[in-house]
Amino acid sequence: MSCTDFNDERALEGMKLKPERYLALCGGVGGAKLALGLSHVLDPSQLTVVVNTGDDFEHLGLLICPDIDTVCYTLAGLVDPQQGWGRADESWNALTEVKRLDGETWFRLGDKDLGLHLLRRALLDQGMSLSAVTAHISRQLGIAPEILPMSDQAVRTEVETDQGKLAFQHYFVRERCEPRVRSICFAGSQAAEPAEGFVRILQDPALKAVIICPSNPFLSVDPILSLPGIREALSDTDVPVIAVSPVVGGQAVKGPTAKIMQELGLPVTVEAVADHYAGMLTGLVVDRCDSDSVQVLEGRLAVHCCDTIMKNTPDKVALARQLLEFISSLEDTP
Ligand code: FO1
Repeated sequence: MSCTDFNDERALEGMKLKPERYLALCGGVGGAKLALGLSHVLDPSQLTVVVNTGDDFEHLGLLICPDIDTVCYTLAGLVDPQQGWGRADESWNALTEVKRLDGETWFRLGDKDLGLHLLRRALLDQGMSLSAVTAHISRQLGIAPEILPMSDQAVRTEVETDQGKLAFQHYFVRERCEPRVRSICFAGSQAAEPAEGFVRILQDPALKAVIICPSNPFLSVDPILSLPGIREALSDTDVPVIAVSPVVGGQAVKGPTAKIMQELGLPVTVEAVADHYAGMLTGLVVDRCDSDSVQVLEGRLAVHCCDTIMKNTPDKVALARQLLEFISSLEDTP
């Protein structure tokens, strides 16, 4: 006999009212591109993007949050399309003045970008959390999906190199990723807590999948995973955890991922990306040119091959669609 009891009815009603939600873990440029694709194919209420803040630093009295800003500018359609970070149609009057006054100009903040930074500083100084400030800024920029910093407390990525320990942006921008990396650590992560909204979505019964964007696993995703409880939550969750490989055909799509993997003694392969996320991943999306990896990884996790290079908006939307179809197909797998 089949019967529907009151609780089941309520559950069904709840599912109708609460659409399936997706959590994207995201770093800078590569992650922001996929987040944009996802924002085109999902209802805004379905998408939460949790962003790395290990790259953040204090500079010229301001709090710089490069990955949050890259995600916000990308989703708002304001990002500089060549760089993938900062604002399009930017001017540099303030920075020119800083240079004239013999200030530090190795980290390039444009005039429009500085406007955002001044407001962020002011709101933080009024006592708002970074989550609240980010929500305010993204709302004002017309962004509908939820954008969250990984934590409201400071976590700072530090890179141990052959030239000593470097703060992240000193390694990445000032030294142009040239020093050889020996190890990477996330200062403050053990004392920090994941942002409230991050914990909430991980516990939300409407959560359908966690997506690890094609961001640098070592510099952009690991800071998020280093927060207390996050690795465990992703290992224990009942929903699929799917990564999109930032390694394509033995090379990094962008940035120093391949160089860092070599310096850490790792092969630059999608298998090494899968190994890096071992214990957490249900599936991996790899580029068509890495189709050989399907056989190698078979039995360990589900692998989906498609075009993963995102040069324009249709590419980003197409990858997001492929990803969501892959996630749905996992439900049908016994
Ligand atoms: N990257 C650079 O290579 N040089 C810069 O001068 C620079 C300035 C900058 C300013 C604001 C911002 O939001 C990002 C900026 N980035 C710059 C990018 C940033 O350093 C990196 O892309 C991320 O931290 C890595 O994801």
